[in-house]
Amino acid sequence: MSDSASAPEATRCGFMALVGRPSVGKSTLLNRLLGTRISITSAKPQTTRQRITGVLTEGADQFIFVDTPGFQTKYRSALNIRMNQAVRDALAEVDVVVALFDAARHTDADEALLSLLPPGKPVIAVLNKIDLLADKTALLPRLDALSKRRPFAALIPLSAEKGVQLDALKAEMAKHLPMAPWLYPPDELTDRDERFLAAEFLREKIFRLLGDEIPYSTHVVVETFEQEGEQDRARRRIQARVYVERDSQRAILLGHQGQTMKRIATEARQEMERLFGGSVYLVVLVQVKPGWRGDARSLQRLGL
Ligand SMILES: Nc1nc2c(ncn2[C@@H]2O[C@H](COP(=O)(O)OP(=O)(O)OP(=O)(O)O)[C@@H](O)[C@H]2O)c(=O)[nH]1
Ligand SMILES: [Mg+2]
Repeated sequence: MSDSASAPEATRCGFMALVGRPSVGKSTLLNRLLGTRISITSAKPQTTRQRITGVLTEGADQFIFVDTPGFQTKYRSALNIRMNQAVRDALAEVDVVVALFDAARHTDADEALLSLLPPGKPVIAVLNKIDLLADKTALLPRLDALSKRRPFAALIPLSAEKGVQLDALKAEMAKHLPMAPWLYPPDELTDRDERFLAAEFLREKIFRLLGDEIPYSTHVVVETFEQEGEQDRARRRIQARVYVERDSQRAILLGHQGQTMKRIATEARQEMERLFGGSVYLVVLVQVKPGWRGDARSLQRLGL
C-alpha cells in the first residue's frame, strides 16, 4: 500500500471503546459502522469474549473501534473476571468512550458501567434499539435520567440493527478524533487475523444454534490454518477443536448422527468464505475438557 496515494496530508485517528452490558448491541453497532460483519453477535448475553478492533477509514478520518465483552456483575468465574477486565482496559486506553444503553430499560449492570466511566474522557451515550420502542416519548425520561448521572459529550438514540441515526453518531465521534497519523492502511478492517475470526464465526454459530447452556461451556481453538493460492482465489484448510465441559454436552453439540455439528460447521464455513474470499475446507473436532472456564491456567492455555 503506498501511503502517498491513500493518506491525506492532515489525518485524524483515534480509538473509541464500545462498552455496555451484555446484549445491548455493541458488536451489532460495530458491524454496522464498518458495513461488514467482523464481530460475532447473537441474542444470548456474553457473546463477545475478547476485545476485537474494527477500523473505519473515511475521508481524512480513521476510527479505531474497540468492541468489548458485555460488562456484567452477576457471575464471577475466572473467565468473567477476565472479560470485565478487558472492558476496564479498553476504557483506560481509548480517546473516546461510546457507552451503549438499552432504550427500553436500565439495569444494575448499566449502573455498574456508569460508575466505571473515566471522568476525564469524552463519553458519548448511545440509547440503542429504538426500533423496539412503540412509544418514542419514553426516550425523554431516559435521556433526562442519564444526563443527570454524569456529563456526556452527546446522547444519541439509535438503532444499530436498522442502521438508524448512525450518521449522527459518526459526526459526534468525529468531533473528538485527535489529529494523528493513521495507524492502519485505509482498507484494513480489523486487527484480528483470519485464524481468530474463523474461531469466532464457529463460536457464533454455536451461540445461535444451541440452547442456553452449551454456548457458555464451549471454547473454540483453531489448530491448523493453511492457505494455498492468492487471497480471493485461495483455498483455506482449517481444523478447529471445540472444547466442552462434559460428555453430555459433546453429545448435544454433535447431535444425532453429527447433524447439529454439521449445520454449525456449514454456516461457519459460509461466513468465513464471505469475509475471507475463496473457499474454505473446515474440519471441526469436539473434545471434553472439564472445568476450563473456572481455571485460570486452562484459560491461558486456550489463549483467553
Ligand atoms: N431490535 C434490535 N435488536 C438489536 C439492535 N442492536 C442489536 N440488536 C440485537 O441484540 C442482540 C445482541 O446484539 P449483540 O450485538 O450481540 O450485543 P453485544 O452488546 O455485542 O453483546 P455481548 O457481546 O454479549 O456483550 C442481537 O440479537 C442483535 O440482533 C437494535 O438496534 N434493534
Ligand atoms: Mg458483542
